[in-house]
Amino acid sequence: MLTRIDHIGIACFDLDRTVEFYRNTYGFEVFHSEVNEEQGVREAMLKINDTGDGGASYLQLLEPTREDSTVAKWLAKNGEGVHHIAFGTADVDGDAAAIKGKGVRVLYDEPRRGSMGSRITFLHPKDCGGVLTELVTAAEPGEH
Ligand code: CMX
Ligand code: CO
Repeated sequence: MLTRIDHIGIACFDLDRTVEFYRNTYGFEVFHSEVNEEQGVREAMLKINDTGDGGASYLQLLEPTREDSTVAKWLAKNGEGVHHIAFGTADVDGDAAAIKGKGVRVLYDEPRRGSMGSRITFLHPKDCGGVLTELVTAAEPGEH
């Protein structure tokens, strides 16, 4: 069951400058940052609020680390902006399988590693009304 908005993914050319914008404009601070080589991104997670399911909602600011990454390709075509939304679940495997059964393309056979040791997969934007949609199961505390 999808129980929260886990994050909104925002693509940018300059992560440090974008972090500064969110700090100066809204007072949001970086909760966590990392490089995910597999996804080709340097990212900052800004925690907005805790959620009733024991998780939290974040903004995920994304800067590409290489020319051939999905985010670099998207930025070249669209410029900066909202890249994807992510729903949180305790069971990404089960929810992805159920959604696949409804005819929506799931991009990975097995969930891959996301922010903070989470397990993630994506639904094809062309099957979701133009919205690239991610499903996330957060790591258990102490797991990452
Ligand atoms: N939102 C909405 N539509 C998108 C999109 C996005 N983020 N990215 C691509 N599309 C659309 C394109 O506009 C294009 O539509 P048209 O054919 O109408 O022009 C179509 O999808 C194909 O786009 P493309 O540029 O040819 O891109 P690809 O097919 O090579 O890749 C996708 C698209 C979704 C398969 C790829 O972006 C992907 O694998 N995404 C999942 C991984 C990811 O995004 N990682 C970065 C974030 C990591 C994280 O959140 O942790
Ligand atoms: Co994401």
